This record gives sequence, structure tokens and C-alpha cells, in this order.
Amino acid sequence: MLHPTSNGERYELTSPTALPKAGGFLWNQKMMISITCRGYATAQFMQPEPAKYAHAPNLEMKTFMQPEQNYYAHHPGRFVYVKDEETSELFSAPYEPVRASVGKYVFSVGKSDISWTVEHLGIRVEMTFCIPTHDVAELWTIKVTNISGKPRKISVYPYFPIGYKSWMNQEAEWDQQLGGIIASSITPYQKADDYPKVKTLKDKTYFICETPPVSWEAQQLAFEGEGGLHAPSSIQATELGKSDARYETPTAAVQYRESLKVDESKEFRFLFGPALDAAEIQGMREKYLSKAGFAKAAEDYAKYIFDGRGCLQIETPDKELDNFINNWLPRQMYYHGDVNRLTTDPQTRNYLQDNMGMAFIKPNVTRAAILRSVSQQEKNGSMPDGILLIEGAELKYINQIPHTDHCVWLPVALEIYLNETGDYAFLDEQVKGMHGDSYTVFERFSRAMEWLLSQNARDHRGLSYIAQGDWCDPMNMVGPKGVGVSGWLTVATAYAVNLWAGVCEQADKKTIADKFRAGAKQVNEAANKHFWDGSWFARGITDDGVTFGIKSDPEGRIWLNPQAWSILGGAASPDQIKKILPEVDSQLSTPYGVVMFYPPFSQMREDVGRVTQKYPGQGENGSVYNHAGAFYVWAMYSISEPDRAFRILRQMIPGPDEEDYVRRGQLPVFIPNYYRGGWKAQEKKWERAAGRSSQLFNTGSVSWVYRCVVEGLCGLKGEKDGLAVRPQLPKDWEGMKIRREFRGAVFEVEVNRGEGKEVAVVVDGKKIEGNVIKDFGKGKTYKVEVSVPRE
Ligand code: CEZ
Repeated sequence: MLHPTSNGERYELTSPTALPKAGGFLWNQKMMISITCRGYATAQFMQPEPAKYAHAPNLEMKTFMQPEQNYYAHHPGRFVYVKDEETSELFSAPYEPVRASVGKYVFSVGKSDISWTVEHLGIRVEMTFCIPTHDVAELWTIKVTNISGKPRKISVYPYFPIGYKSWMNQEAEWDQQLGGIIASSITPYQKADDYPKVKTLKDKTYFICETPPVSWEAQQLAFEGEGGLHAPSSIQATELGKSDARYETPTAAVQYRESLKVDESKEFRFLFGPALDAAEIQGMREKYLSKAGFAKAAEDYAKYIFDGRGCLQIETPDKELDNFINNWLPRQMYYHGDVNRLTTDPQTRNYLQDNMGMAFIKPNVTRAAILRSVSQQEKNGSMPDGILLIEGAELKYINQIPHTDHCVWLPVALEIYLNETGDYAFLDEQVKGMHGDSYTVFERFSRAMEWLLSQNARDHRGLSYIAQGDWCDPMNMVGPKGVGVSGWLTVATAYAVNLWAGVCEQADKKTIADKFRAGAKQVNEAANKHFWDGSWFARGITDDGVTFGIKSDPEGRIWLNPQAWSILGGAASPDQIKKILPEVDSQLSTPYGVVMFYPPFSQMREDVGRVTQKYPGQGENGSVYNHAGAFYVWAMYSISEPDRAFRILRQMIPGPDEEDYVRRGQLPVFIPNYYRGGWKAQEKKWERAAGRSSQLFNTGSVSWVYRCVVEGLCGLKGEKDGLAVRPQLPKDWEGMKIRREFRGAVFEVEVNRGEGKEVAVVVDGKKIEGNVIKDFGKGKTYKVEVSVPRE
């Protein structure tokens, strides 16, 4: 049903019904398209704010990308109907809208293209598409082949619904000159002040054809007629009706009538996308709409994707893991780092973590993102809720809700950047701020850490205020009065400040380092005094002084983040860790990963907030929220718990057995933001969906998971003056092979179990002192043999 091909370069799914929402996605810096195996698609482009060119039949509210929600017959999609002209039988590829049970079906997700092969009624349909690297458009090839062994007469109808574009003004018609259907509209607006912006929006959607069709249809209602999408009336007729859309819902359907000899094929090419005007469409046509234009675009785009391949190749006893880590995880990380989830004002924490992953791909991008972030630092040292990426961008939506954790992510991202590059000179760079101040990077980081430790951020007990949210942004009612505090943010403050102290030490700023170490210690003492609940750390204390995330709570009793970060930040002593780990094992572990807290909330807790209103086991309400899981995995590697770490890391990837794929409903080509929780929760009814993927590939998890693999599992972690080697294999592995690119050199590493008590490292036949490889040069390849103790 599901298998990798071409060395893991592609994943193939051979049923359109087993994992109906499974899909793949392509992106460039201007657009993103996510498409399911059945043909439903969600595409967005930037102009400069995210916009759509294919719509639902109703105007959608603008929000972040939705998880899990169902597709419906009129959801935007890319489809091809095929009609047998002799028998009038009909089917559609890839599967929707006709839903005929086709003979052969293959949905094939590649890194830089997505394709389908569907066979039915003796006709093979091959659909494939990719996107250009720098323009917004979809490049579709549709090929039909007669495999029936006898001559055939068929009609082929690509059908690309355009949907409801605007209540102010919309129309669509065939354009002879451009060679396709052009839908025009005016983005609705109210304020006259908005007119200058609106008038430059790409309000046209075009579907243009390389080969002129015999007929076409530009009006959705006329296309469907009384037959509906399963058997559109205009397809039942000999020719499509050539209706235009005059303030009616536009669509794009065209017809090719073909006589195919035995084994004969016909291939058609189309461009689908948004444009400002006819000239732009004509330009796109000339640039792309030909066999050579498509081939060139595919080659360029494949190269763009290849540039994001990451710094690691592994060969372990777990082939499916290798495939995911070598092929797909860096790709997803690259997507995050290169396009920032297609927004002009990413949440500060997302921006920093998404860019932190780029340290493994293009460290200069991480560097620039840190610079951009600190240049937007507030005058008091705190960080804003979102980072503005372009001139004229505004803080919108969730970025208008005050969150208090943003400074924490600065040293987290910096650590990875410095590990990968050793670029400590970066700290001396002078950064002019958008509020008129000017400090070095070093000073800005110190100011951010000072702010976290200051009375602006902490109460009289030394606990960190939460305002209307921390990392968990729907936790909006713990501290709106300015009194409530966050258990996670308190221990995370200690982690951040300690990380920064570590950097100060490396930068030979001992006095400053000591000051921050002392600050972190004090934070940890306060955390212990007020949050330690006997076996784990509490999640917070509300505006009214109620501590929550504790033993006596019937719901939301134990939360993962305070445990992970108290381990990372030093609040948890070895004795406390001994108590925490079994509690996480017994209360939070499920076959699909660790849940973010347990039990999920079944009703609103007004002193905690919106998170408790989410559906139990969904999103932040006690799902397997992979971002939180990834923090915990990193915490486990940081205390040498390789088995706990690996178990949870492995559970983030769907498969490899069929039952698991079906339950998760997702291809192993990305990590979703969550899998449903509800496993063994208070209500049996939530368990049915436990493990189900959100299908949402926007997640802060990926850079953490990659660093867990690189620095934890493989144990190849950059340090100021070299590459530290300390693999942490799960206990049943005898060894693994790794190819690691690091600061311009390549290390071919073979790890094996040895009899010694310490890690032993041999580089090009010579055993080194300790476990840090220091002498190496750019452009060189080194053979490294590592022996790791059995226990
Ligand atoms: O958004 C993410 C945020 O982008 O939720 C994380 C947070 O750390 C990220 O910065 C945990 O709360 O508004 C909501 O309720 C949404 O659920 C968002 O919180 C959530 C969505 O996954 C957006 O993709």
C-alpha cells in the first residue's frame, strides 16, 4: 500500500481510500501548495500577504493553515475526467470527483514534484506537477495512454475549479489569445485607503493550455449542471458548453477529443496560477508553457530542493528512519527556514526556531535571522511577539496577543548556529535597532537575558509572568491580570540564561558568565520552591494564586514542557529527574509519542484559558504535540537517556507497519504538528482517533528533531574548536554509519559497540585524545571510527 522508491527519493501510495487525507507539498519563496492523494489542493501565494488563486465556494476567513479538517466535493483541487466516447463511461483522476474504483492507482510524492498514475477502462492517466523556483504557478503535465489493446475514442477534461473569488466583481471566460481560461476579480475591500493596495493584487486566475482544446467551460454551475460533480452535465454532452462566468462562480475545464491507437499516448501541458494582467500571463506562457520550458523549470526546482539537503546521511538498523532523516526531514526543515511559513510577521519564537534549523543547511540564513530579530528588540531588552520581514508588514492575528517567552529562543537558536559554525565573531557585530538604539549582538543578547531576569518579567518570588501566553499560546487566561506565572517559562528562563552564560564563557567573558549563572541558579531555586510537586514540576500559578499541573488536578495534571525544560535548564536535580522520568513514562507515553499533558481538559478552565476549550486530544489540549515531544527528546539526550530519547523520536514518524500508517493517515514525508492524544484518557470515546495526524506540516518540531539526530543520536556536535563525538545509540543497536558535513569538511563515521568504558575516536587510523576532532580542513574527507561502550 505504501513504499519508498528510488532510494527513498519518492514515496508511493497505491490506494486512494486507505489514507484519504495523505498528501505532499511543494513550495518556493513565493508560494506553497499542499495536495492530497485524491486531488484536493490548498495553495497560497504571497503578494506580499498570503492569498489564494483557487478558492472554496464560500469566502474563507484568513487564519493559519487548518489541521485535519475534511475536504468536500467543492474543495479546490486538480482533476482530470476521462470519458469513453463509445460507451459514455466516465472516471476521474487522481480519484475525485467521480470516485470510481480504479484498477491501478499510484500517488507518488517526490521531493520536487508530485505525480499520479491511474488506470481505468483501459486508459492510463499520468498527472504530474511541479512549481517554478521563483515564480508563482503550477506546471501540470497530463498524459493519457491507450493500454486497452484496441483503438479507442476518448475525451479528456482537465478540471481546475477556481471557486468564489469575490463578492464585488468576478468573471471568467475563454481567452483565445492567451490560450486558456482567465478568471478576473477584485479583492473585496471597504476602506478607500485600501484601494492603492488592492489595485496591484494579482486578482486574475489563469488556466492556460499548450494545446488548444476542442471546447471549454468557464462557469462552475454550467459545468456541473444537474449531473453534479460525479457526472457533470456538460461532460455528458458531446462538447463542453463554452459558458462564460458573468459574476457567476468561475471554473476552468477544457476538453480534448482523441482517437488513440493501441498503446498510443497524448501529452498535454497546462499552467495554473495568479496574475495581475494579461501581459503577465503572456509572459508566463512564453517562459514556461512548452516541453522545454517545463523541463527547465523542473530541473531548476529540483536543484533548489537539493540545496536544502542538510548535513547528514545515516545508515542504521532502521531503514525507514534512515529514509526519513536522509531525505525528508531536512526538506521540511528547509521549507521552514526558507519561507517562514509564508507569513510577513512570523511569531518570534517560530521565526527563531525555523531559522535555527537552517544552521544545518545554510548557516548564513540563521545568522541573518538572528540579526534581524535582535534589530527589532524593544528598548527595554524584551523581544516583540512577531518579527516583521518586509517593509510595511504589521503584527497581526496571534501577534497581537502579549506573550512573554520570546527572549528565550534567542540563545536556543544561537547555540545551534555557533555549534555549526564556530562563528563567535558574530557576537561583536553592531546592530542598529528599529527603535533607534545600537548595540552589538553580544550586548543585545545580554540585554534580552537581563530582561528575562528582571522585575519586568518576574514576580516577587522570582517566577516568570505569563501574561496571555507563553510557548503554549492558547494558554491565554492564566495571567491576563499581570499576576499569573508560568512554570515552564520559569525553568526555560534558567535554560536560556544558562545557555547564554555558556556562550559568554566561550567568548572569554567570565565575569558576565558568572553573573548569568548566578541569575539562572536563583531562578531554579524559585522554581523548586514554588513548582516542585513531589514528583514533577507544575505548569503555573494563575492570577488568583492557584497552582496547576499538579497531582490533585483531575485534568491537566502533568505537563511535559516543565519537565523537559527543568531537566535542560538545571532546575531538576538528578534525584528529581529519577522521579520525573517514570511519571512521564506512565502518564504521558502513548504508542504515538508523548502527549503534551494528561489528562486532556474536557471543559473550559477559565483560569487557564482557550487551550482547555480545544477538542480533547487535539492541538494543545493533550495531543502528541510533536514540538513539545522534541524538547523532551533533546532533554533525554542531554542526560544520556538514549532509549527514552529514541523511542519518542521514532514515534514522531509514521510507520513502518501498515497498521500504524492507517492510524496516522499520513505519508512518512513530514512530521505533523500533532498526532491526536486521547489514548487511555478519561473518556474511552477519544481513543478511537488517537494517533491520527493533523496533516499540518508547519511545526517548530523539525529543527529540534534534526538537532536531536545530529547532536544526540549521532552525537556529532559542533563545539567552538571542533566536532565533539559521542553517539548515543539505542541499546539494541550494534552500530551505525554516518556521513556528516561540518564546517566544510566531510566526516565518514562508523560507530560500533566496543568493550571500553569511554567513547574512543580514531581519525584516519589515528586515535585522538578525548572525543573532540580539532584538526581538520575545509574540502577534506575524514574516516572516523568510533567505539561506544555497551552500557
Ligand atoms: O500555533 C503554534 C504556534 O505557532 O502553537 C505552538 C506555539 O509554540 C507556536 O508558536 C504551541 O502553542 O492559536 C492557536 O490556538 C493555534 O493552535 C496555535 O497555537 C498553533 C497552531 O498550530 C498554528 O499552526
